[in-house]
Amino acid sequence: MNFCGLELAHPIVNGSGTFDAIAARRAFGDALLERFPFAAFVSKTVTVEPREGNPPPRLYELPGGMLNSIGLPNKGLEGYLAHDLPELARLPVPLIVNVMGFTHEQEATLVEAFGDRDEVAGLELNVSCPNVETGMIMGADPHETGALLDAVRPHTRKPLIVKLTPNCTSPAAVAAAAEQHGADAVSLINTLRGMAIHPGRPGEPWLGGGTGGVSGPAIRAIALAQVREVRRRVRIPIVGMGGVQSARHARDLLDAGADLVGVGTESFRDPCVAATIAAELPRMQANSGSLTSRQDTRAPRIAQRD
Ligand code: RRO
Repeated sequence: MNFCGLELAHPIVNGSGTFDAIAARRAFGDALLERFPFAAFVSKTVTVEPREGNPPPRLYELPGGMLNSIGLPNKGLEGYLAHDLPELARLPVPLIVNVMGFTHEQEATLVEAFGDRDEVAGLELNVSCPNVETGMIMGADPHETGALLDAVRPHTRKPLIVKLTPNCTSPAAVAAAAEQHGADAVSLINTLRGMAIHPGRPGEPWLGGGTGGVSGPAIRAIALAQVREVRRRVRIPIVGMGGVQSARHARDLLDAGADLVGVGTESFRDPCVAATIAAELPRMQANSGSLTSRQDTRAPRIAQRD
């Protein structure tokens, strides 16, 4: 299949920051490359300067998923180019580098740096961050997002994907602005802001970063609704994600209007789940609730599917 000019073997990719391909390669060796679970690999977010990330604890388990406050630990642009890029370039699928800047200048620096590299097939802009010049979250407002695209679009001809935040009034309006200002695709949803209370210190947050992002099955219905709403507003491709655990869930996002599906939190439980989903997806009929090659004798399930 084709996505923004990239030839992909199937429509399943990873959500940025949810699969450490370098660590996985170390653990599984060449077996990882031979049976790589994703059709394209989206890197974790890179910033211009190196970052330590947030103080621990960084994770909290929720009944329907996970809360994270990782805080963008990364080696920075120079470190990434020197250490991570050569390793990620060995993956057998196109590499999409996820970047985040705190000013338009930083965003342009990142897009230009990766836009020049043959190892990089495309870029994903993580817009869930404050613009320190305006104090606004870059992806929470259509004008901010449009201005960001104006600043970065001239710096590369590679596919530019905007990773939308669900923490705003209208992700669909932001998606429309991204499209109008030159984005090639949008991806959604990033995590929803949430918090957990420290069990031993009432009123204080558990996470070192205070609040964090909710992911996993708990947000799947929200992802479906937002993907459908965005599909009604834009013509560019959509990478849909949020709580996908099975081919059924992937099929539902595709039916809601996504072109690709991202798998994130579930990969922590089963690093091969994306491969299973990709293998089962062709047998999954739209809106059937069952695999086509199996006889399903159960009564149709209307309200709830697993
Ligand atoms: O690093 C993080 O804490 C983080 C990021 Br940048 C993001 O975009 N989404 C998320 O859930 N966590």
